Order: sequence, then structure tokens, then C-alpha cells
Amino acid sequence: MRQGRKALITGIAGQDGSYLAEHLLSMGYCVHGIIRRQSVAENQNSRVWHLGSKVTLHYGDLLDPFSLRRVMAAVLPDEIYNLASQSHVRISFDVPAYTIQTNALGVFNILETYREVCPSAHFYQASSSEMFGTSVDADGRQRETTPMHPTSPYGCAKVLGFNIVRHYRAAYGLFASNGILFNHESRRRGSNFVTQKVVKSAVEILRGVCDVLELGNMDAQRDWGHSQDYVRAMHLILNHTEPDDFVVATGETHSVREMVEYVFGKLGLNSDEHVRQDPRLIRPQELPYLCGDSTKAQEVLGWRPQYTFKTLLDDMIEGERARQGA
Ligand code: F7E
Repeated sequence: MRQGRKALITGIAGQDGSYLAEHLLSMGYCVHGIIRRQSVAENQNSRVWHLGSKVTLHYGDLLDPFSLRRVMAAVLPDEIYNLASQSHVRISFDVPAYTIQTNALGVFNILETYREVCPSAHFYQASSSEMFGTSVDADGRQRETTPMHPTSPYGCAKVLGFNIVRHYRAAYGLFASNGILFNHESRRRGSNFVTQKVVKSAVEILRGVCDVLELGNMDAQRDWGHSQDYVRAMHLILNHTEPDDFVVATGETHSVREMVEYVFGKLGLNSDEHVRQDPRLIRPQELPYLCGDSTKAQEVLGWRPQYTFKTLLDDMIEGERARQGA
């Protein structure tokens, strides 16, 4: 138990932030989170609404250093989890400047604030497998030592954020670590990411309220894990004896097409009758293949994923059927 330890989570309203908040609360942490103002107030905290007064929410923004300083000074956290970002890779081609500001300059803003206000805290940065881009080791895996050749504004910004964290660790002796997380999903995943888009549409087709699902690159291969497994890794990374960088992945890869066939098959549907490719959904540069090697996290931290590709999708299908009453 970590009774009384204080954690501050940026991006607490997101998929990972909400599961991490639950995980930390279960260990006795006092949990604070930063949320961004949105015009639809319900969207600001819908994923943490059920936690009520167990979490303390603060308005703030990675691009507003004044807000970061105010929250950090008020909370004086023992652990900081920087999960906030513009997290959609395809949208990063539409809003590259905003993505680079949030995902790179934003990391710098929070690191500087942390260094000045509470430098003895431990700091976690949500780095991403998107940083590897087209780079794959000879054995078909990406790991901590794999060179980074990103293929999107999102990936480029995340590489800068990753490197700033390493630089601050070396230059100022901060306990600042990166988790290099491969794709991770759940029933709380936003519906414009491919797994949730497929699950949501397939259930709608089952209910007869829609007939066609349009997708982009169905040959892309991804290493998909479950967000609840991955937030456990975040906490282990931050409570390791020394700051370091860790890949978090399942080590299994599947194409978007395989994922579609599994989801439709599970619902007794034939994907060939409903799924079309829409060339407008193809990205200016595609990232064709990701498959992580998390040996280091498994050996050093004792982390193991509990969900498989199939049990992850089963969980998402069950959640969506309940949501749609199907
Ligand atoms: O796409 C293909 C798409 O948007 C997965 C983020 O969490 O993981 C995520 O980034 C694949 C890509 O995730 C559609 O081209 C086909 O190859 O679910 P996604 P992502 O881009 O891999 C990384 C690790 C992060 O860090 C990110 O924050 O699926 N795909 N058709 C499609 N993708 C979407 N979204 N929509 C389609 O219609």
C-alpha cells in the first residue's frame, strides 16, 4: 500500500488516466488530475465521473506553464504521470503545430515546472511505439535500443518529448522515466481509434442501424494490449529503484484486417459484406508494422500482460454490446 502518497496525473480524463487513477486509488494513493476545459462540460470528466470525490481535479493545460506551476505547487506530488497529449496520429497530420506544441513543448513545460517546484518527485512520460516508425530490428521486434524513424508529426513530437526527459534525467539528476507503450485499448478507448471504431460499427451493424464500415489501411500490423495492463506498468516504472526507459508491449502483432475479421466473426457477421476501404482514411505516411519486445520490463519490473489480443477484443465487444443494449 502507498497510503498518503500523492500522485498527479495529466490527462486523467483519458483512457489511461482514468484506469491509472483507479489503480493508484486501490493502492491508497491520494490522486489529483489535470483536465482541460472543453465546451461540452460532460466530456471533460466522463471517464472519471464515477470516481467522484475520490480524485481531485484541477483545470490546467500543458501549454499554460502558469497553470502547471499553480497545480504543482498546490499538490506537491510524490509522483507525476504525464499522460496528456494530442494522442491521435492521423489527426496530427491535420494539426501538426498544435501536436508538436502539446506533445513536445508541453513535456518541456511540465519538466521545467517539476524541476523547480518538486524535484524530488518521480516523473513518468507517456512515450510511444509510434516513435519507432519504420525502424525494426532484424528479429522483427522494436525494443529500447531500436533506432527511431518516426512517420508522423505525432511520432516526431513524441521523440522530442522522450529525449527531453532523458536529457533532464542526465543533466539535473531527476527521477524521470519513459514508458514506451505500444498500442493499448479498452472499452474506454475513443471511437476514432481503429479497434473501438471497428467494435462500435460491428455492434451497430448487428443491430441493423448501420450497414457499412469504412476503414483506411487494413494491412497495417499493430501490437495491441489492454490499457489496464499498461497502467500497472506505468506505476512499476515509476517505483523502480532508478529512472530508466521501458518498452511495454505484448510481443504479438496482428493486422487491422485480422482484428476486423475476429470482431465481426465473434458477432456472427461476415466482414466482407460490410467493410470497405476509403482512400481518404489512408495517412500521408503509413506506419506499416509494430511488434514490441518487453523483455526488459518483464525481467526488471516483473510486469506481465494479463490480456491477450482475443480477450482484449472480447472485453471491448462486451462493453459495447452493453452500451448499445445489443
Ligand atoms: O490506428 C489503421 C491506421 O488510430 C491503428 C495511439 O494510441 O497507438 C495509437 O496510434 C492502425 C493504423 O492507432 C483506420 O492506419 C485503418 O495503422 O488505432 P489507431 P495508432 O495510429 O497506431 C500509438 C502507440 C500511440 O501512441 C497513439 O497515441 O489502424 N487504420 N483504418 C485506421 N485507424 C483509424 N484510427 N481509423 C481507421 O478508420
